[in-house]
Amino acid sequence: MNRRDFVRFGWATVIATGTDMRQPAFAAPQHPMAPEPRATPRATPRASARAGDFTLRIAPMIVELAPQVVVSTIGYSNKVPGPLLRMREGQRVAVEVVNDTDVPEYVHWHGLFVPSDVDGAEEEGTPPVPPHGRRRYQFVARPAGSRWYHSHTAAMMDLHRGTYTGQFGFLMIDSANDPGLYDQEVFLALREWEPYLTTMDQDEGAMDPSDPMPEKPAQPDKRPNGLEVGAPLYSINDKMLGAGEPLRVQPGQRVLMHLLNASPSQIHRVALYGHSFQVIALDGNPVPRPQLVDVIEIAPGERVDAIVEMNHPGTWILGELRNVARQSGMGIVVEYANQQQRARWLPPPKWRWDYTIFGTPPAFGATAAHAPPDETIDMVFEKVPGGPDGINHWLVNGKEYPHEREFVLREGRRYRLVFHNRSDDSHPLHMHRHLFELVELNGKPTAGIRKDTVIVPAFGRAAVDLVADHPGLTLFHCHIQQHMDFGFMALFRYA
Ligand SMILES: [Cu+2]
Repeated sequence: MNRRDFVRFGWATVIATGTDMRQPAFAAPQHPMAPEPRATPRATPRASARAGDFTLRIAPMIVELAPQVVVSTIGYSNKVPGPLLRMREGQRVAVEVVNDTDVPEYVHWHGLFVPSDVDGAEEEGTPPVPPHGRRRYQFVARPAGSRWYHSHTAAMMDLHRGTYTGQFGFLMIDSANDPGLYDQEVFLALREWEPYLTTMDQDEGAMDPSDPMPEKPAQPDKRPNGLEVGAPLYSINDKMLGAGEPLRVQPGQRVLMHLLNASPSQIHRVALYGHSFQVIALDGNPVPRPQLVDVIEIAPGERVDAIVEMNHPGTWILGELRNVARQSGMGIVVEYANQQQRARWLPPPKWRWDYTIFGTPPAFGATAAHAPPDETIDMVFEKVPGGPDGINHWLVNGKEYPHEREFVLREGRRYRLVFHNRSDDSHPLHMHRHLFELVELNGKPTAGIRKDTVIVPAFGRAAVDLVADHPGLTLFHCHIQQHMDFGFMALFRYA
């Protein structure tokens, strides 16, 4: 058993047996710079001081995930998640980014309509924040909704760069017409820590054999799979399950949860026993039909806003469905007033995540809602198992990034992008600087669901409509860091 497994199973034992979670039964190696344990761990990141003017300092830091479980990483302003950047729609914003590391960095504003040279992607021509230097990002905050910011550097074989680090944070753009129909608002970022390369499939359970799999090839690929990125430690925000303050609620309260998957690698599914999530927005954009679900599935890069009505008093675990992830930290205790007791977990009833239930139903004209596009662009994604360095490489229309002239948009035209996933992994596909509307998923039509990141299931197919209304270089990629680093990107340009 290596150190990582020891850490994982040691802590898991503590949680599984329900002994006092603040007293782990083992001593994990402590970082020499470990600070005094903080008296009051934060469940929610704090808003920055002056509206419209923010500072982020990129620097090495340590995160105390649990007593004596301390990881060393790079973060924003010594917080994980970084400071909550909260702004009004249409507001002019300046973010001064100071880089106290030895490498160039990029801060990407995920889900915002910002120019290419501000977007925070090297491929689009954004200048870096130089090592031991600074750079001021200025933009107008739009569109309203749950956005986020994160590092956009390539990591390649270095699992201490890019989204493997603690460089991520919530960015909220408040709309003038938020009805505010909730009593509490919480920010919950799902994360893994201490990544390592492994031959184990990290996304088992993602493939549902009952899925239609329209892109499944007749002959399976027999080549051995390459190394993937695993992780021994999980958290919500900066705390492992049981190590932070519980989410304290009152019976009858409506709690608005802003869920973010800030993970570099894994799709997560979460549930809260005895409660349903009323999903009101996907990737920060209100859905046409809010629906109650027992389980939320959320991929790297995605956000889900959901209201939970607190109508089942007790002390419960809001956590990842997979035992290994939850017992290794991915969860938070939800505690009703005067209900201090051991937190309980019970798996949810049979579930199935389906974006289309939140869209306009076909009976009301989902198909009719979509006039034929001006142009259709087919994108075929394939895996080259176990390529150089034993890592899977990824092809977009037959080749790895870069794609110089393949994808050209004309301003004002509407494009239908058809994503053909010819691989046995699910991929969260992200388009920078634009929103798209989901038109079809595995043959099922829908309308009104606007996203910037969409999971295309293993051997699945999705179609999205995109209006080319934000001229400038636009990066498209899988939001799984390793896939993106090893070919799964494409650059769109405007004619
Ligand atoms: Cu991918």
